[in-house]
Amino acid sequence: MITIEKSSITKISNPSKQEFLNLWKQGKAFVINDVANQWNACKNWSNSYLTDVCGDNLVPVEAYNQTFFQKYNFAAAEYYHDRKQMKFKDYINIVDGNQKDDNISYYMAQVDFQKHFPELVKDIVYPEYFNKKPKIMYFFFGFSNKKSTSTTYLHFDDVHNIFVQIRGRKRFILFPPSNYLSFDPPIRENAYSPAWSKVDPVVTDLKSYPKFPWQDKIEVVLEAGEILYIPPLWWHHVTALEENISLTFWYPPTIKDLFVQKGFLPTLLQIAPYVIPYQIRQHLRKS
Ligand SMILES: O=C(O)CCC(=O)C(=O)O
Repeated sequence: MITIEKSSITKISNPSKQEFLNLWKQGKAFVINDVANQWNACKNWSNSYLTDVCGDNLVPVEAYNQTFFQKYNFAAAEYYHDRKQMKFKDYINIVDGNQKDDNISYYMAQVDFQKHFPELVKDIVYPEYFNKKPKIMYFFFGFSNKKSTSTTYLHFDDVHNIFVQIRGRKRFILFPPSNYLSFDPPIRENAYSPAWSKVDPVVTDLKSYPKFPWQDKIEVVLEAGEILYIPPLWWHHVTALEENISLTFWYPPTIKDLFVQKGFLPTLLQIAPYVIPYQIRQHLRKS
């Protein structure tokens, strides 16, 4: 019998750039305190402030079948409606529990922050750890109520992710990259990205997934004002513990990072034979 212990995560307070890079080189996730809590975003972004400043902005919101967030299913495509365009104040109304019952679960996830909320950009400070501006910043506004709990299922991205919790709390379940196939990615199901896992990491299920690296699980509750650094290719599953807002800053890795950040190159070489054919297929489909 394997006992699953929740591994702990390094926390650092207001690191200098050098202190950040020293930790970053180790190729592990870590939490940064005492930086974002100084931003006006963390101080001011109440629902009434957001409604006043940008409530009429049109924003795209993810829309899923009602059961998507209740029953684990990595195959989002089957549950997915097109993103709905709505006024931001109407989405805030949904967050406040005033959704008309239309059998859809909404989650405002991965919205281009600068494009949709230009009025709010002044309230944040670009994290300067990487000597360049992020390629993109995303805005997330999730919630948890009887109807729905905003969740992003287990997957990885190929970027350095500076994940900033502005309001409320989120629970992260993280796994360092290890044997790629043990995560049971949908590599035979051509329609789905091989960056997803079919495994629900919330419920330890050794019987169905004996090869899954349950023992590597790292659980982190990210509080308002905290930053989580997620290295490229780290698996993550994210759940709203309550109404919350997050911003993410994505930095694509450079060639140099492949050699400097511990573990990055070997993992990339391991997943490349599975991920590259998928990317080529996607590219051909689009062209
Ligand atoms: O916060 C979320 O729901 C998902 C965030 C995520 O997956 C990411 O930033 O890569």
